[in-house]
Amino acid sequence: PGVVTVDTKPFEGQKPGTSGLRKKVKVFAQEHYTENFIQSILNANKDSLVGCTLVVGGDGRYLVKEVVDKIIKISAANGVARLLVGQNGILSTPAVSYLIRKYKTLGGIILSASHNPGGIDNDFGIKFNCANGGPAPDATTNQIYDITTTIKQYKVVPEINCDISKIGVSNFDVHGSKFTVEVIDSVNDYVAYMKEIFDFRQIKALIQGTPQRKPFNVLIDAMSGVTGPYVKRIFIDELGAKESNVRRIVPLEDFGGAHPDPNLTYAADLVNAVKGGDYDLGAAFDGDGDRNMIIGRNAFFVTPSDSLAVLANNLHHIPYFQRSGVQGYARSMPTAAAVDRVAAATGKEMFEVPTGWKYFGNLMDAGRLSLCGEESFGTGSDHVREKDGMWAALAWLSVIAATSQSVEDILKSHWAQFGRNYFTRYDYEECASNPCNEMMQYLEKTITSPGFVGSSHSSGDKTYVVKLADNFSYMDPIDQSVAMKQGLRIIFEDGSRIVLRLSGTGSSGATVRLYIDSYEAENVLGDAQVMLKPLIDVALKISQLQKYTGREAPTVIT
Ligand code: VG1
Ligand code: CO
Repeated sequence: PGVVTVDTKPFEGQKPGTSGLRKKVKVFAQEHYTENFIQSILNANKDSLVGCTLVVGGDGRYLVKEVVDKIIKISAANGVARLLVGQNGILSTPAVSYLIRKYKTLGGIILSASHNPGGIDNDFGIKFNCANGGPAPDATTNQIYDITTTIKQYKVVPEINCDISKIGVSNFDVHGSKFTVEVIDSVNDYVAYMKEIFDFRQIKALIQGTPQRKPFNVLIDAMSGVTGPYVKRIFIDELGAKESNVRRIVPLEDFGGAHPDPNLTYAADLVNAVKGGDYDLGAAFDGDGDRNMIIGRNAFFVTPSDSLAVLANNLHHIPYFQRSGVQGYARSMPTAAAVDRVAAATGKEMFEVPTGWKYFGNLMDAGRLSLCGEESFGTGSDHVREKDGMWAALAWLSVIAATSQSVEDILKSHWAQFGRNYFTRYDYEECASNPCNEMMQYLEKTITSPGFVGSSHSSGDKTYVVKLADNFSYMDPIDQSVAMKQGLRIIFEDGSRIVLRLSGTGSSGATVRLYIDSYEAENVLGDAQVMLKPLIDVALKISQLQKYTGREAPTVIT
């Protein structure tokens, strides 16, 4: 087969956001649009491209298979030697990260819009991960974007047709060079790795029960996303759970019409099932398998910020950390600071990075970070370079098996020991872009004006005095790269925080995220919405959010 060069023109707006390029399917379906972006990814790697191996897979949403086919044809034409492709294009995001590391490939291309809805009228996405298995850093995504603005041609080998529904190796001759497509089982390598990290015998005994202990009844919801086959293999085949312990484990191109985001709003089905049923733990994962939600008996909700802190305090129960030890911890800036208290108590390094998993990678590569998380239902460790929903569920089950405590008791004893960071996030999804940008400008100006630091803000019987206010910026301690304008934050004298930022993962309009974090040493059993009401009022007042967005209430409350 021969290489064909196709003339093309740049498309506007191919700038990767928090986690890759995400647009409506209709945008990706335009002639040359997807090809341009793939060619730009390859061009950004041009120095190491010839002879390299790449991993390719996605979350099973609409368009994944077609785009895998395009990647095969374009890679062949650009001198890539070998592709490792998940069967039917299926690979979870953490699995791609692992495969890149295990097979020491140049990187990987992930086809997913994560928690965004799928199907012909919804979202698609493409993300490039580097040789460490992590999302490409800003320098690389900026380079990819620059290339998209000047691209004139892309190359393809149109005659290469490869059946990705069958596991096996296909070799092609491209102008005398060998090009190989290896279709691999989507779950094998990843499952083997989880069995190294965790004690599956112990978790199995928990789930199946022993003569002394009744079975620990889980309900695991794959939300019709990519984790279905992983859930089936791990929970049913390996850990002996029953069919009734899992739900929505067949990946669907449109996620069954649902929004595959594991939170209290979009995973309400799971919450209700756990509330009404005889379950000890519920877990849900997002479309591409990197997010997790954990709830206990009667749907006792674990905020991701608390989940991170609890795991930090219990890593010694997990064989992987018994072997490798625990280095530092990290969280994204808007994430509540619960884990900071565990770090302080255990004498570990603690890092605060901007939103997005790409900011954790350097710290992990440098051996300074073992466990990190985000308030957006992301938890993970240095076992890969992505957040990992399945890993988080297995980590929780390990802690439960080792401590014989319920989810709720684990949280309550954690709060008794460390105090509690009450946290909530309000999302105002798909607002008009211009007024949201104006709001952010207005707010930045307000909070950076002289006199704002030191000013008092009251609601009810609470008064907060501003200690610090800025637009968060971060310098990576390893490579000294700087990320600016990562979110407006107001920090008060008592340590309470208000954070506002615009989402970088949406495909249309603007989504405003308002984060509230407030610490209580003693009063730890309150209702978060009640406890945080005064701070929320202050935040709405200072930002004039309701005026700018025209929204009385958020779309999602976490
Ligand atoms: C959101 C979350 C962020 C997460 C990102 C990717 O970004 O807030 O914490 O890393 O999604 O997660 P944003 O810019 O919309 O706030 V995933 O599961 O979509 O790859
Ligand atoms: Co995701």
